[in-house]
Amino acid sequence: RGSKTYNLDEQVEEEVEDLTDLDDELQPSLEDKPHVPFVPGQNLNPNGAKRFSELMRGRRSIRSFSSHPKPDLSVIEDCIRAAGTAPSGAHTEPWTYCVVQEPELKRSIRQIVEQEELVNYSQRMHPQWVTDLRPLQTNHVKEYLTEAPYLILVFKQTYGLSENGKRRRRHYYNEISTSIATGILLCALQAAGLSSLVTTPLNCGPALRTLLGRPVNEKLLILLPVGYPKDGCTVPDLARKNLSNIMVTF
Ligand code: IYR
Repeated sequence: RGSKTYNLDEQVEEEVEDLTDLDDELQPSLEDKPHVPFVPGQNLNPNGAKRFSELMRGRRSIRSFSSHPKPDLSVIEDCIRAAGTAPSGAHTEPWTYCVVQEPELKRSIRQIVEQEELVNYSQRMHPQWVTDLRPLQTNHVKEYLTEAPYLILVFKQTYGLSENGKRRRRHYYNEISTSIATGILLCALQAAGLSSLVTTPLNCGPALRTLLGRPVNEKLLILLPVGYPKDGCTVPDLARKNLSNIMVTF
């Protein structure tokens, strides 16, 4: 199989490398079933977008979580259900959300991340990066990894398996699809009154994947502590760009 045939973008190239043992027999990733009529959602609330943007305006990344009260798992489930409605390449739904609540497991995750972050901050990161991060007041110590009642580890599935487990299936745009789904998760968490922090632990993916016993086709994309802010929690004094700075009309 010449990689040139599939060389549409970098991701495809990566997939070709990953999928060298794919069968040559071609199979559609969706079953070849007739289409069904689309029933559009009724817009009962003409101010929906305005209210939604106001809801989202209140979202902030926080780094200080309280362990109590612990939100119900059913709320987290609803949020992940919402994330699961995201569009994905060829409807492959290439995501796995691992929800961690066990204190012992959170301690192990914290140990892995802090060990790597110490190296990141002291050696790996460019001095300009460390300087750019100074306003966020971060360092390698990650209390939120044991304090937050939930850690959601978001894995992108770089490929999938057919129903009988015998064939690998290409997961197109798995990183973009999983990122979009996680954006929807952030919105749902906000709607549920929960706070979170998007983190991308550098170099920790394989160790965390192994810790959770996840398969090798899954790669860690985002680690999201979720919960309520601790009393006295502060956030950087940031402003957001105005509409005129992010939207261009033609
Ligand atoms: N991952 C590190 C550093 C870090 C990087 C960026 I870009 C941030 O916006 C915040 C932190 C950490 O979590 O400390």
